[in-house]
Amino acid sequence: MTMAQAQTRLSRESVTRLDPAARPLVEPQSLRPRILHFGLGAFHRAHQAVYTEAANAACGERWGIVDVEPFSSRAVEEMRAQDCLYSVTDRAPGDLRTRVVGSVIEALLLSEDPGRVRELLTDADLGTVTLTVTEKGYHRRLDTGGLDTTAAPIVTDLAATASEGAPLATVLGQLSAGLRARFHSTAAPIDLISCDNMAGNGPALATVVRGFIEASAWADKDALLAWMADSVSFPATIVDRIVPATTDDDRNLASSALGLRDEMPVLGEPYRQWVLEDAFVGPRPHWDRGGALYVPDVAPYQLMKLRLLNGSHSAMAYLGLAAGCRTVADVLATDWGESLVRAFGSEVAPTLPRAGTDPAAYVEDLVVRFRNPAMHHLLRQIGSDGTLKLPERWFGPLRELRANGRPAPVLELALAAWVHATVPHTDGGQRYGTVDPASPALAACWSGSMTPTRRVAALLTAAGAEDLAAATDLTAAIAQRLDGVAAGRVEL
Ligand code: CS2
Repeated sequence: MTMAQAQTRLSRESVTRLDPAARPLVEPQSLRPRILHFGLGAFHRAHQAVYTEAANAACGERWGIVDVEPFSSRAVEEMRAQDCLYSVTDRAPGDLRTRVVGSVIEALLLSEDPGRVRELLTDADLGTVTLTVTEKGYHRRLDTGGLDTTAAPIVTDLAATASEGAPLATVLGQLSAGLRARFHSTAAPIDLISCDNMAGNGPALATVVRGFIEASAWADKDALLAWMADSVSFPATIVDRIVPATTDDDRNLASSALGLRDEMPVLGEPYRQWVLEDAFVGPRPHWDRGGALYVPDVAPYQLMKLRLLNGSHSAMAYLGLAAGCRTVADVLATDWGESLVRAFGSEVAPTLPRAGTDPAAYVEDLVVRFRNPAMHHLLRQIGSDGTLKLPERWFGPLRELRANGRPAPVLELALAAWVHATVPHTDGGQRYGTVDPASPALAACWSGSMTPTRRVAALLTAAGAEDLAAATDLTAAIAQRLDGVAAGRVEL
């Protein structure tokens, strides 16, 4: 008998057998659906769901989360099989703590439950929508940041708006249709919160939702947009917790820690941070009582996190993969890993707002977080979707450094490693197993003969950075580093 068969499944019934310290902080039965969340990934369950539970426990509120998953029917089935309970393990070095979180009360599949999604969005008691759908879920144009109305799923959904009641398949489509239904029913104010890693994620979400409505065939769209101007807010946020994708080993580890079979555990670092722009029009959840921070302007926090944490993550991913490492902790164990994080931080620091945390101190904290040997954060996971991540993480600071006449050797080296990693693999992916929605365009840059400098320019263009592609000093500097990177050398 395997361990999976031997163990009772985690559920509302079986959870009562656990030690009180491992049980949900608040009875899930007592919660009401007040938050609709899109994206049932590990990050959401280890972050917003944990804050919501802590907030409920701290102030006696009853905010329950309904999760809507756009893609994985397996995740929805497994959550339902566990009454939406799952465990979170805090992975401090040498000290693993596992407990069950109980703030998710319902799990829906976007394609199967549009009626329930619509019903919840019209419910005046539902005050907040949150999203972790990754950069891909926003269908933004790389050049303007507006909605890409030529993206195939958006084209289909926009066409469907011509027939009343036709099903919509994308998160943006269902969200827009839900807002329209709300406008015609309760018209209660509501807040839509992007929890994805994008600078200005609030305005980014506002732009694509409004863009969808503007491009729709709905006859009442002007009235809907006018109502939204006062009744729908898009607060910006920064979210932070390192949560690698869950593996089978993690499932076994969490299940044996609980003594109950958990198919949906999440394992993350003990650190977590959530900063939200205090710009709500609906009822504001008491996430601050769970440790979140409401501030008038999130920009300083956002740039610090995106450029230093996510920026150095991506640099470690591509340079580490080329040097034969698998995880972030592997990189930190090399003789160049810590120097890379520090050199990256010093280079990018002049592009950060002066207010707020000292970048050098932030970088030292990062070194400790990245070094955590209890985390197995795959470089392949971080290196995926590069064409969507790099504009947020590297291109902005690179442009600013160049505009101020400052050198950017670490970013150039990191870009060389990204270029090297984009070589197509025969299995349709990329050289080191990373994936990218733009991989056909990237692969095309590797067919035919071209000078290395021209190839770098072509790849930068495919990533939407035509201005950087046109900077011949930059493309030459990147091309010059390619041989060293290919030989696995990290020459800082
Ligand atoms: C990572 C992030 O996968 C990635 O691209 O850089 O998921 C990172 O771990 C989180 O943003 C940390 O808060």
